[in-house]
Amino acid sequence: MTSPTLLNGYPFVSYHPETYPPDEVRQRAVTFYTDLDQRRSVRDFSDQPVLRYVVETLIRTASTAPSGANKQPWTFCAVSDPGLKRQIRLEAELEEYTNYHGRMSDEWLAALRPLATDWRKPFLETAPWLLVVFAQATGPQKQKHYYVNESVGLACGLLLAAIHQAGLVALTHTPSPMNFLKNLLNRPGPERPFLLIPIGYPAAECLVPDIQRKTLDEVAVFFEATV
Ligand code: IYR
Repeated sequence: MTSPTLLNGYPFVSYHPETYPPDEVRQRAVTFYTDLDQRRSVRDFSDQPVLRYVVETLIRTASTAPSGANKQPWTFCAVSDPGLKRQIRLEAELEEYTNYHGRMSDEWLAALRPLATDWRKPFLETAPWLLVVFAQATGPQKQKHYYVNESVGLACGLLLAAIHQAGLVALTHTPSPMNFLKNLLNRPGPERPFLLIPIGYPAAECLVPDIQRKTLDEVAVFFEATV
């Protein structure tokens, strides 16, 4: 038997991910982009159920995200209990009512006008699942976690891609302040709510704002090797 490779005294294993010739890489990149470009944030949900197994698998995908020092500083609370969903809706709407009636600046309210959002959040009861993502400042034995926002943000990005790929829709909802979620879901001290993500099927009549993504030129700057 060959002995394992040790670096700094820790085991390393060989890694051979699938690779492809350049033409196929190009095609795969375009195909994935074309699919992900169809993803939209949705506020009109159907109440059609989604299997717990599907939600578990979406969470597993999110949890494959890279994280600072591999601490995986996230907890996903999956809520389908109607009583708890109602409580979450009521508390979110309480905060959002105050936000939309004085707590948000005029500039902020103007920025939201094209999205036609308001304090009402019926989707928090309609969607079959609410995923409440928590960020952990430390581990169970008070071990420090690193780059927590970046790590949990990455996990949420993968989660949204997985939801879309499965043929479901979601909203990245940020009721603010969102500490009520920590109390309702009994999360321990070092955890703070990060995002509230309703997941489900779109309603038969589902409207999304007719807004555009920035162009490549608007979002990218290249510093190329000269040939
Ligand atoms: N959290 C509020 C307001 C809101 C804020 C932003 I920035 C958005 O992109 C959308 C909404 C709400 O959920 O209505």
